Amino acid sequence: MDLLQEIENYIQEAKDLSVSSPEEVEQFRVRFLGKKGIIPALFGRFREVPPEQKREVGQSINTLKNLVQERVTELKSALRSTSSGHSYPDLTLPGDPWLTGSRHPISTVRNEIISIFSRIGFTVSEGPEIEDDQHVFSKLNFPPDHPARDMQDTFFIEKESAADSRNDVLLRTHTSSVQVRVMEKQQPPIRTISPGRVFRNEAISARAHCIFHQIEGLYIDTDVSFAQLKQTLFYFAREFFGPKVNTRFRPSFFPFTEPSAEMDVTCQICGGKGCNVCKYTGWLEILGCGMVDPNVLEYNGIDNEKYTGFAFGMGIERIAMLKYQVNDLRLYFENDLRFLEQFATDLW
Ligand code: 2U9
Repeated sequence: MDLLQEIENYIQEAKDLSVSSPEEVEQFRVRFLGKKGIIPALFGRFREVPPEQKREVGQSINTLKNLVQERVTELKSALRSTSSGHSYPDLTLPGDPWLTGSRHPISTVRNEIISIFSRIGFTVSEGPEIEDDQHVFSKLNFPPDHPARDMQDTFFIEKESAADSRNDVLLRTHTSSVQVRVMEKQQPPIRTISPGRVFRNEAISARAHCIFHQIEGLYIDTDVSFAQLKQTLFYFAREFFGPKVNTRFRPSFFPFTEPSAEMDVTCQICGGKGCNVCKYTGWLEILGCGMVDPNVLEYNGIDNEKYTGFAFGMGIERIAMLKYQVNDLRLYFENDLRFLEQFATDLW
């Protein structure tokens, strides 16, 4: 047979070869490339090729040799990636990173506050974010012309007219509405906290957001006193901020409580000495509170001769800002992983 034809047949054979084990690849390699293999033999016969054919035959043998080498590498790696190949993963490679999420700081703070109040008998109540005028304003003693009922302050879904708000549908501006719903279903004793999202028609800035989170608390029973309110919130402050914290109460006003107060805690930055965070007062405001207005009890079917109650409310973002010293509210809403990953150690 013509030598060129013979080489061409080997080329075809190498191209068509398929194997099922590394041993077969080795046999193929030795048959072609081994000392006594086909390719050295072809080079041996090359001396007898007439000069005018040397160039063509030489190129052809080289093509065969390169092809056989490529096929050996290719067949070996194909076997390695199938289960029939006897190869093992490279155990010296670094492992795949185990990417876990982290608790959002607002959730961490909310859970901690819930835990503190649940230890003294408060249950957790939840309710709808889309509410009506009755549950957000009327039954909480907001007068008909209160500014919170204004489009500038509240997001309305349905609003009939400025004069008649009875059928308004809106996004709740506080979670006190949840506690109105508790009172509809349950007589005292009531001891519950309501965490949740609330909505206010505000321009977004570092200090304000149109969505934020609150926890409001309500305790109604016989003989509930302002002293009990103060001691409950003092207990909360010590549990949350530590045993060195002090509290003070300043008079305030809310439509749903009378008397009303705001509670301050010792500044967490300077320990009360005065710094730019507390505006050199040594105190930080953390919540509002008061005795439930007797009108609110009456509007919600609770005998205000027999029962009294206290209530309080706080913004979770505000407490989180004090805890983490992160003073731009927007960071709590943007879900930037570079921000969130810094809280990965908080398991709660
Ligand atoms: C019922 C009756 C009364 C809840 C209260 C506050 C005072 C208060 C604000 C703090 C900052 C809301 O997030 S904030 O803007 N809240 O100051 N909230 S007393 O009073 C209630 C709740 C339910 C039935």
